[in-house]
Order: sequence, then structure tokens, then C-alpha cells
Amino acid sequence: MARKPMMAGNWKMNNTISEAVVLTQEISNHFEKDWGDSVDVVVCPPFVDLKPAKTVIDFDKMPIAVASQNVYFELKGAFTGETSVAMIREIGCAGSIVGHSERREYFGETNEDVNKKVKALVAADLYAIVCVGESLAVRESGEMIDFVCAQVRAAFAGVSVEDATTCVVAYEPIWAIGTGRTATPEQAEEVCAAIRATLAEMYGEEAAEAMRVLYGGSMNPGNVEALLAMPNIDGGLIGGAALKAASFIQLVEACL
Ligand code: 3PY
Repeated sequence: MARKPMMAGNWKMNNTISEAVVLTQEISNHFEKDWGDSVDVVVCPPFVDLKPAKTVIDFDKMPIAVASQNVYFELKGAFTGETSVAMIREIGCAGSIVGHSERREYFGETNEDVNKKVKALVAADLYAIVCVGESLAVRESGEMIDFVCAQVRAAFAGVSVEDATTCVVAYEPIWAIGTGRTATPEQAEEVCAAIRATLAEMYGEEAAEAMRVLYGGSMNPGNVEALLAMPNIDGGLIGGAALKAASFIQLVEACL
């Protein structure tokens, strides 16, 4: 089955509101309307930038979606500092990244938290971009497939096939994030294929074939073609290269 690629920019904790507006406008200015037929483009700015970024995108002219980098699973209440699915939905977000390795490592996010966030998102008709990936130690132990597939199973535990197929999985080996090291296309493909096999065990072949599996971890204009040539890599979740309009657009163009 031909899956429509997705190119999503994870801006992390970069860009003030004014910078976010400029970057979004620069991306929009390069954007050709019919690109939306061939690729889903998503920008994931920090929370405070979501609304201003969304406001400068005219979705009819530039089919660029906005998603958050995180969301809380409780619906409302005394959770200081957190942001709910209803809040991001009202801004016009299409979904949220969940379980990025930086959230797992620095903020103690567990597989159980990720699962609750996926459930909260899909219940609000939003999608999750579920990040999974192993550390260097796990890779060197040879256990990376078991480790990553367990993360996938945990993230989607109790999520229906209808809801799961709205979501996206992003394989981001931790040792390739912000290090300039990229998994080789073959290394990335091996794990992305295993992720799809896990989705097939959980949801059946047809659903697994329909779901997008992205690669993330120092994807850039120099390596994007080789990564996208792999049968189980359906796009990218982009860090540093998403912070400049020119390089992000090159990555989007690689999907056309
Ligand atoms: C990276 O490419 O550095 C990322 O973490 C994307 O999410």
C-alpha cells in the first residue's frame, strides 16, 4: 500500500513567538499548494507559539498542520503547568508528539504516561506522533528490536484499531538525536520494519500497512533521500534541520 509521507518539524524549545511567526511564514512562502497532495507537512512549535504559528498559515493555500510537542492526559484541573487536549484542539492543532526521548529522559515520562496521552489525544479526535527509540547501550546489547517494539505495544495498549490508524510512530534512536550521528538507512529500516510487524500483530496487516512510521534523529537534506528510499520509512520527525526554512523545505521536497 502506498502511504502518504509525513514530514514533521519538532522545534523543541526553540523560537519565541516572533521567531516562530517568521519561520512559519518562511516555510509557507516556499510552499506550493499541490504539495499537500503528496506529503503531510506538520510543524510542532513550543506551546506558546502554537496559536501565532497557526494564525499565519492559511490552510487552504498551504496545507501545513500544527501539532504540539507534548500534552497532558488529564482533561482539566489542578495540574500546574500542564496543557490539555481540549486546549491544543481549540488552537487548531491536529495532534501532538508524545513520548519523545527527551521527555522520557528529562521529565521521567513512562510508557504508561505515553499510553494515557495517546488515549487522551485520540478520544479528542487528535492524532499522536508516538516516539520510540533505544539508547546506545540498548543498541550495543543487541536488544533494540525487543526494546522498541515493547515501547510500541505499551503506547498502543488498549487503543482501538480505528484510533491507532490515525496515529503515527516515529522511530528515533536516542544515540542519533542531536548528535549529528544518523542511523544508516539499513539500521533505520530494520527497526521500522519491526515496528510495522508489531503493529500488524496488534492490529492486523491492513492497519499496519496503512500506518506511517517516520524516522527521526538527525535526518537532514544530505541523508533524507536514502532514508526515504527504505520501504518502511514514511517520512521524518525533524529536529535541527526543521529550524531553518530552507533545509526543512528541502526535506519536504524529498517527499514529492
Ligand atoms: C532530532 O532529530 O533531533 C529529533 O529529536 C526530532 O524529534
